[in-house]
Amino acid sequence: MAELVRLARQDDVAVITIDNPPVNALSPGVPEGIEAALKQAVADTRVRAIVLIGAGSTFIAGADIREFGKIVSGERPRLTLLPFLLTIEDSPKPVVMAIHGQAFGGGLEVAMAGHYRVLAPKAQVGQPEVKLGIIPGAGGTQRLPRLAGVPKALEMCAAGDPVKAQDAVALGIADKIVEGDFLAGAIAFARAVAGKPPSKTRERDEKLPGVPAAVFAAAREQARKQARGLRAPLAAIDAVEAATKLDFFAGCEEEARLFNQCLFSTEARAMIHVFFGERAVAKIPGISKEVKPFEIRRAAVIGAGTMGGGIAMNYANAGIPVIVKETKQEALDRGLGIIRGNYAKTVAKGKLSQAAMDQRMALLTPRLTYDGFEQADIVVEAAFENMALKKRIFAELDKVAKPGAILATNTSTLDIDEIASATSRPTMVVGTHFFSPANVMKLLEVVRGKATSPAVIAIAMALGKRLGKVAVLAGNCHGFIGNRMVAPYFREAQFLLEEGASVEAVNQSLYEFGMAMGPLAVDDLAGLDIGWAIRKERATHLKPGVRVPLVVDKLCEQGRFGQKTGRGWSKYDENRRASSDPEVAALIERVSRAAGIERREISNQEIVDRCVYALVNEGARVLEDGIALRAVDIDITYIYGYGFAAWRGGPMFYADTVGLPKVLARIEEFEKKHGKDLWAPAPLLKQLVAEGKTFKDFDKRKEAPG
Ligand code: 3H9
Repeated sequence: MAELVRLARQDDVAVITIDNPPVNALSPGVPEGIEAALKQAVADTRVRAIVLIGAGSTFIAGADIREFGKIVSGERPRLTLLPFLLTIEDSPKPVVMAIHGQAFGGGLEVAMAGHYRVLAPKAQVGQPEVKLGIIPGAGGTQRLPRLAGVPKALEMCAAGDPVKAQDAVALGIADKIVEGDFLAGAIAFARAVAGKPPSKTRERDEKLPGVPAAVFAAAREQARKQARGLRAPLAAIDAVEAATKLDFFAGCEEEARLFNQCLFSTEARAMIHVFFGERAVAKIPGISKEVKPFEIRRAAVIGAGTMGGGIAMNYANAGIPVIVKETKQEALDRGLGIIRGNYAKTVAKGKLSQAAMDQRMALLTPRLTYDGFEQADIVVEAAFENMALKKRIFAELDKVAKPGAILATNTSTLDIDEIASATSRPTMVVGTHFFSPANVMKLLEVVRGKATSPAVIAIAMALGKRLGKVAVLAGNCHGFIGNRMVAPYFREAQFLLEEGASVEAVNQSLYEFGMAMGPLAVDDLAGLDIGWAIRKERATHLKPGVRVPLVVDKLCEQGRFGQKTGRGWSKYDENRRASSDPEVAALIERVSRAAGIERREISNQEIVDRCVYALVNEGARVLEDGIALRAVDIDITYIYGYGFAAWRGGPMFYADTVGLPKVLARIEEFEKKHGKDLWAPAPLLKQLVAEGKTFKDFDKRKEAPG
């Protein structure tokens, strides 16, 4: 028997323990080990019942996701766990699945093949496969509706969200919650059911009949809305529906067909890339061993505006007391009012209790002075995007913050080193760039200055996780990773308007490509005045003779700042619904004709290529410059901070899927037409193409230097 699985006996109960750290995934050897142990236990006449349990922190987190790439490339045969699960289900002695931590994906599928399931109070069960672009592939879509009923199985398989222990018992997925010593409780349960004839989940058909067709139609509609562009949730619904129409074995065959269709899709490759990417970005080469991060116990935020308020909420949500400072009482009252309103909305939706809201509000201390700042472990400056102002604040913070406190700035573009130069402790200065709305968006860009100490970086990255964010480390340059790349993306969106595309065509093409919103809609939401202020500050950085967008400043001069003024690139009604504005169309045409720009028909594909390849080309430069550690850091930044579709895998992964030679050829076309200042291909892109490599290969080289 493989060491991954152990068999022991406690009198008349056999205990099979899976020990495959970190999460007991069903890696090669694990199913075989369980099966061998099971057969041994069945053959042992002293054994009357069997308990299957996971060592460490969890039961089974599913199939080994690392193996999927090998299956797709043909390096490993396709997974067929079905015979293994039938062996469990056909055991003549009852098999009790003892679940602590998670039974996810293949883990829940194994559990459902057992005859009973007992749960630790904090256990969770779920079929999260759709989050990887696939569907349950080991009978999950056939056994779950038999236990939980069809509507709940549809929801769990199509949305992928986990279910808590209490709910799992109420739904019929599990039999009992075991308090106290978990293994002892599971063994006692097994002893109590020993001798009873085991009932097989696959034979329990009572919850299957009579589901109206409307239930499936509603599930499909919901999936199309909530998981726009994704195939897997629809495939999961098809597979659950098959359970209601076919016998168990035919249903499993249909599930396997759909599973393989999904597994071999670009969508699955992209989403698996994102799964590992989310974890990879937390790994900073050369930092982990040498530093001793301390815990953030108290925080302070400067500014109670949109960003400051949202940032303060993040700290309060994580249970960290936080001072919120403003310069005027009115601004402070307004800021705290907005925070209270945000929480109240969550309470009204039933997603937060009133008591939890009160607790969070109590963690916020409004201030007009620096009183209490001497106790903060971190101070986050979230003032207006202006260098002189930020330097003045940092000089003040240098005086009031305790030695050893982290001084963080929420700047979205400005030079961290220059900000740090206003203090006597540049090693303690770091960027923590939140994305708006800061209490919602999952990305945190941690920006390292040239002096930022490794410990400060490690603390900021760990803090990101504690605040429920995905933290990505960026180097210091104008705009860091995200905003540096977004500048050419927005630039191209505006050039396309000047060349003949409509505002609606630009927005719609990129929305259909998979962006959460079109670029001009984003501009209108963020406020055109923000970019206007930045452009004024950076006017001296413009290279003479290089084309710049001409229309946006004219809109700003007319007071069209986007949604907040009801007019921007589009018109907005009182419900903030957009409609096209003929005045803007006329203005664009006038301005472009006056500038002698040729206007023409522009295809949706050109819109996507121009905007997305502008991201990719700048992304390659960001990599070359070492601003992002790996291509995957860029992908995660764009998925969690800029609404890039996860099923596209992020801009750099997308470029890999298109094929870098094709991407380069298109960029060279744009270079010919629009000039090298705007479109010279990034040297790294050219180099990868010359070597026949991808951005993924570039990352692998970084993981294993030499
Ligand atoms: C499936 O089951 C298909 C089936 O229907 C059958 C088909 C035939 N495999 O998240 P963490 C690694 S599909 C391989 O940081 P946490 C992870 O990469 C699968 N590795 O910890 C990380 O590695 P590293 C369906 C896995 O405590 C380490 O474990 N199941 C897997 O915050 C720790 O992970 C899922 O989608 C895996 N299955 O959260 C569940 N899972 O340290 C996916 C994790 O090198 N997993 N790793 O970076 C999870 O949701 C979370 O990992 C879990 C723990 C909640 C379990």
